[in-house]
Amino acid sequence: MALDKATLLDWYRQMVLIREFEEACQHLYNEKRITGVYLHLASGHEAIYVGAVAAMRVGTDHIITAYRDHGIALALGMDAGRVMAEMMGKRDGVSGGKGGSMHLASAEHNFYGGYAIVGGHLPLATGLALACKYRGNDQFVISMIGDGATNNGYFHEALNMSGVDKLPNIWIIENNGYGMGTSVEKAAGNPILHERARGYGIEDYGRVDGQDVIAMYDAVSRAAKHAVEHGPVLIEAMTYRYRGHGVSDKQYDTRLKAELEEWKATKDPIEILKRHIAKEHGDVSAELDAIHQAQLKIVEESIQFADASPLPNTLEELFAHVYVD
Ligand SMILES: Cc1ncc(C[n+]2csc(CCOP(=O)(O)OP(=O)(O)O)c2C)c(N)n1
Ligand SMILES: [Mg+2]
Repeated sequence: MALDKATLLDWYRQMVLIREFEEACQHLYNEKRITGVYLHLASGHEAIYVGAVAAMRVGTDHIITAYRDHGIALALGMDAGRVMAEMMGKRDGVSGGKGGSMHLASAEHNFYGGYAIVGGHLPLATGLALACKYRGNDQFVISMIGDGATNNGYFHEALNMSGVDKLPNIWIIENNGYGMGTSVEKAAGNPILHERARGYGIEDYGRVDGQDVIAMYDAVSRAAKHAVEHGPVLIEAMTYRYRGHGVSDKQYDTRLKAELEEWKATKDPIEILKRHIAKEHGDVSAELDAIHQAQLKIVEESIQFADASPLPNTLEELFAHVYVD
């Protein structure tokens, strides 16, 4: 797929922003400036988010995910300072500081969150797509699904309904090989997860290289057309997470360490894109460097913004947003 240099550089920018933002989050967590038990980083998954979001019309089409949500927020173009303020539980956070890392959301971007219960958001994705069909518009719904989430009831019910009503859902399994510490092979009777599509009358797009932003963009663009015209599509995006399940999970056994090093060395999504850009457009290292520096500055400024924001600590804020006014 031929893409212009500006597009590729922009995808590089987004992926570096996500990577650096999350690296900063890890440091902030270690310093107890981001608190709580959970912080699920997605380093290694960046190409999935950037490629998928590039294939949607931000603010028109819809997107929803589970708790590994920072990358999507940033790929959608949500303000890094407000995302960081949410991570720190501050008033200027995208969810008023009351959601935190797992509950990023933005009505303006049609980003519905950020859910902690594994698979719990999948029926919501079906409902969003039902609304699109009911309204007769040309919008579609992207929903991320962890490989682990494919084994609970929500997955079955949500995908089945989507198949029955031929809803405009794009179901993307982020297959990073593990649900917490349990491998896909140990959790799924059939570990080839995309094959589930057939059971629900959903179009099976097979496995896509989740480390290749162009492959993701290409698959999701085709899926978008199919979803609106004919009904749901399932994509199994193959990826790997560089860190533990969450910040509380730091341990890798020796086997996993070797696996991790191999993914980092040979299949890093940012490096793959860099190699592609070099092949198509020659030596652009100075431009890439400038982009990288600019993202580091954005992350630094996001931390300053979040630090300066107050805590949501008034009685009114405690009771606000509990019910719709
Ligand atoms: C219904 C439910 N069961 C168990 C948990 C605990 N839990 C949180 S994340 C997780 C693993 C999910 O793995 P996967 O869907 O592959 O997503 P990943 O973390 O790899 O992105 C589990 C079991 C939960 N949050 N909700
Ligand atoms: Mg997983």
